[in-house]
Amino acid sequence: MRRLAIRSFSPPFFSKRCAIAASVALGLAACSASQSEQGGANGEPLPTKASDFASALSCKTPASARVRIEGGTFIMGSNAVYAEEGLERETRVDGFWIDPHEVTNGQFAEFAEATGYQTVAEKPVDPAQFGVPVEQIPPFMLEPGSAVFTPPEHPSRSYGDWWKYVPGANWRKPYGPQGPSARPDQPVVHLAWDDMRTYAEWKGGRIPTEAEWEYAASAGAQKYTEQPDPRLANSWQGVFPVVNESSDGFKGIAPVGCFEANGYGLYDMVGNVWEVTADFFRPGHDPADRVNPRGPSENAAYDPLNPGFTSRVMKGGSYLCAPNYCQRYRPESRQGRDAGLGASNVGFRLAYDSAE
Ligand SMILES: [Ca+2]
Ligand SMILES: [Ca+2]
Repeated sequence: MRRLAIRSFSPPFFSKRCAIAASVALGLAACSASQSEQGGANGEPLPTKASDFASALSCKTPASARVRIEGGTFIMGSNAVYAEEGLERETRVDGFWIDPHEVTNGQFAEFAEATGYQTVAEKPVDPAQFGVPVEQIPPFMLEPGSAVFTPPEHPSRSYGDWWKYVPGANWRKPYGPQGPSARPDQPVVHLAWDDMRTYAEWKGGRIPTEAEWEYAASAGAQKYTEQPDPRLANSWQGVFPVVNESSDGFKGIAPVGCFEANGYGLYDMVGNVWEVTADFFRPGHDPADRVNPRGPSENAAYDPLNPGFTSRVMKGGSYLCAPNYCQRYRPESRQGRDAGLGASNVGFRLAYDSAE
């Protein structure tokens, strides 16, 4: 009931097929722009430019053995940067195990080959998702695809200038059908919540809670607000979205494990790709929820940047986070992630309740 009531206030194209990674759903204007580029007179395929953004460098993939995180207390959240990260409060987390790196394309390929699983981005789109007559839906929006970061040539603060819905983009072809194929050593992207959850079940793990993830990411270190040293995290150096100095060695996604591990031996908790957690999103933390918090109930969830749809919390920022935009290269950072659609800068890692 609640979802229907809120959705009725949403523009028709604020749909699951029009949601993006960085924070918000793409607006109608953004979708229209993508449509015209897809069907442009010169026939230039949209993903070609995005493929230029792919990193060519590689690193040695770290071991995949689960890492034990002993239970303890820490100060969860931050009062220093974005309001949605507050309030800081002492939080207790029981022990668990976690992957040392983001789930890779190679790992996801094992799952897909073993099960024949098709991700949401690979399947036909149900027109009913849009809530409007089918003839009002741009045809390209009904093709399987996902949201791809496409750097603009001019300065902009409009999400629609750098996020495009690209038919044919999925975890196998992260930049679209004309771009390079997924590299086994890079984190898997373009997954919806159901894709991640199904993989987790197959692997015998689960998606970590936000508290578990933040506890593991902070690893007992002091909180900070500055952009991490280029050796520590894959973020964006330069003025986003037009100047990508890539002084950390990577213009786009890096293979997992290229940057220094944190104090618990975990790689890329901050940066590279955002990591989806199990908690539903709403701005701010419940100050009373201090022992193994699991976030709000689904009914209490609310993502002001994705109204009408249930978002999960994603953590740690991505290679797109820059000092002038999205200062979320920190363990405390959090944004809502539409459960129904992936994006080219969002991945995940698994937690476990046993060592094997
Ligand atoms: Ca970078
Ligand atoms: Ca990450």
